[in-house]
Amino acid sequence: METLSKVFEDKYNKNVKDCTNEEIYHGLLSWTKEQLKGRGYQDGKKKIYYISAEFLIGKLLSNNLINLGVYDEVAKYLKENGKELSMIEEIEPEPSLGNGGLGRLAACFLDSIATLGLPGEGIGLNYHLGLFKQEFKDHLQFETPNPWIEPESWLTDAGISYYVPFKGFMLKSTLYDIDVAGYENKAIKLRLFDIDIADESIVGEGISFDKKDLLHNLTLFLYPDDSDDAGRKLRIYQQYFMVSNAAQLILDEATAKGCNLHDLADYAVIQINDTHPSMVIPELIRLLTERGIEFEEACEIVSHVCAYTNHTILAEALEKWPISYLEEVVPHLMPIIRKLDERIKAKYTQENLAIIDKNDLVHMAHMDIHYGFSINGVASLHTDILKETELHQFYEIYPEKFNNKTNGITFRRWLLHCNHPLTEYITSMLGDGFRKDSFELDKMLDFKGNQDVLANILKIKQDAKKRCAEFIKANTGEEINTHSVYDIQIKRLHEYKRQQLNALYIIDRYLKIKAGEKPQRPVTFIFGAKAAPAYVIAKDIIHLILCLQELINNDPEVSPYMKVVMVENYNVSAAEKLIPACDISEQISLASKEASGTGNMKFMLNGAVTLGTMDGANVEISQLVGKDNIYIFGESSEQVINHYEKADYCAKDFYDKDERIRHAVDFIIGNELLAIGSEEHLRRLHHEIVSKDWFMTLLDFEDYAKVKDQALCDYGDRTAWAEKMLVNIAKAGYFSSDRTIEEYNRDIWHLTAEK
Ligand code: 26Y
Repeated sequence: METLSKVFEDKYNKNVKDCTNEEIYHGLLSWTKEQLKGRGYQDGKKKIYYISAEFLIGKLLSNNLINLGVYDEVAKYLKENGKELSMIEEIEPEPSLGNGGLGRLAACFLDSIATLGLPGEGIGLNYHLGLFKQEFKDHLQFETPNPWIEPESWLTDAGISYYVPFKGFMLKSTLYDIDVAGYENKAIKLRLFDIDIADESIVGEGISFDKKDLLHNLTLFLYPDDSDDAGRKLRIYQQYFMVSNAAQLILDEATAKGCNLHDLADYAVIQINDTHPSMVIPELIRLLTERGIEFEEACEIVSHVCAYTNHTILAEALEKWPISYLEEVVPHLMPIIRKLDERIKAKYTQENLAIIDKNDLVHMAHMDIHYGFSINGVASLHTDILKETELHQFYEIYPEKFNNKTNGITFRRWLLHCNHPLTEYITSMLGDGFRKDSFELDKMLDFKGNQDVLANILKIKQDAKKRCAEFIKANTGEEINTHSVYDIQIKRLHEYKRQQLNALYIIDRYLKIKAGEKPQRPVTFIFGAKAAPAYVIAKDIIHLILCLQELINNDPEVSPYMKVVMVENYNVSAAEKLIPACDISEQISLASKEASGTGNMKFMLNGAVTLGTMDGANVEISQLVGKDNIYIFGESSEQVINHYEKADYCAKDFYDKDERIRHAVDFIIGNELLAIGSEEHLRRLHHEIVSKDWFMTLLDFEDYAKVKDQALCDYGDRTAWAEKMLVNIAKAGYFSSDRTIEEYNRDIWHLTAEK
């Protein structure tokens, strides 16, 4: 720790004892950056370029210290000098470069790529104001900018720039790197392109700004509101800026290593993370032909370099851009896209295989599938649905391209960093092999009947719940009962994820208590969710939850038995505090709609029991832990797909015939909530649920309530519950992103690991 002490001396002319926490944070930041550089980088002839519009990396200090293997030493050194590392962690701003699962997955993948010693890098954009910061006022979500880049940060100017051509002008880029340390291994880089003159001062009220001022706005926000034309075009500008820079960088790096471009596939493999980077395909073809390669050969080369991951089957998320937009933003790509489409149309006449459809929409995923060599889904059920339904026409012509890569999470962040007590306890039982080989967690099963072990697991959970209650108090002002059951649903707000189903259960329980039916044990219903700024119903659901929080927590008749809290500005740092404390993990999407989910894996690893539908990776979780250790409810994905095909689901029928459902739904517009909330929002939501309910909340309500009641009842048998916790932890090994990345490498990337 001598070099660290010296940082404080040099930087502040002080002993660490006399430094403020801010000074210590900045000293640690520069010291850690130096240590990372000293580690060196993974490199090799062939490299994976993981291009993604999002990298939800979370705070970096502690994770880097863990991966560098110096966390304990630094914590001890600080403690000896009267400082707490956990307090210093709080100073770091959380990078705001992602919105949800896809972005967090990309971040976990970087950690695993580095840990496994694979040559690779992530490529994305350096959004200055990130997604947005969520604030609650009058029980409504408001959005404000989320500036996270400070003068001293994890970013390093890489000294690399490119020119990106748009219609009528060029934009010059600057590249910033963030080093990502592998666990006890070398680092890789997350490379973030930026424009030179991003101007945060153009942001006005909330997160509004001139969407046409591209010279200044291009890298301000992630997914700027796309409810109007200008917003949608801005997204195309961003996407093209990202992939043109990426393509230029990739060709330069390959050339520098001796590639003659004909053999590009020996130097580079590109993983296209959902369709946001899809324009990299025509862009690479454009650059290759510019460098003297014939069009046909350029297509062939690119088809051996690009692989596509699909993260959703929701129609609105499958990007289709009107030709007119592309002509306006990137006219030089359109002739290429047209040729790519003609080649396909010459071979296949089927309309649903075309890249450009008869309405002049360019289907980005179709381009990826035709001109990439691999297409993967993110959980076994999801891949099956892609093959059998959603992308069936492609599966028929390219069965060999389809493969499954069930998602995973990095245990460094989601166990070692966020849950020190559990990590230490597992280490005391099993040794530390599980840190590198997650399947070793399986050995915990040997302790299933061991009463001491079960008691310790319960104690660790109880302590986590206490710490979490302090976080909740600080975040929401609400006091919660640390002996209540913590039932947690944290994820983006979307109707298909069905936070509204959870809310209806809460209403039903409230009504029972009011009718004199006192429940066996207190429950705290915890939510965290951001809604897309233009997603009206999602914001109405947040409104409902916040109104319920106000009503229930302030009712002395009810609050001893239940409370509701919605954490403000839910992000990675909040997840790290909530997940270790969870008893019941809510994974209640309408079956077939959640491609995988990764929160479900984080919860199970930290000893929560899942309450979920047979959707996404829940299916694999249930196979691994067995039916005694998970609570499954609701209709299956086949049944749901059948309802959609037959169009035979009618929410109003459920509402009319089931009194319990009707009472709960009508409570949304009852006097109690109208006295607290906004009539406009509550009425709109009520109407949506009764007359549309696209995601079939009412269909699954009864089974959900029954199974949830059962879980809450079973919680009372503490030993039996602790056994369920233990089995969940033991079986989580499969969900390490190290396993996922090994599979990507084995089946798609074919890289050689550095020793
Ligand atoms: C339309 C466009 C703006 C857009 C923006 C973000 C489309 C999609 C997304 C994000 C998608 C996403 O986060 N998908 C999630 O990916 C996770 C990682 O694979 C899955 O676990 C999760 O089920 C899926 O919803």
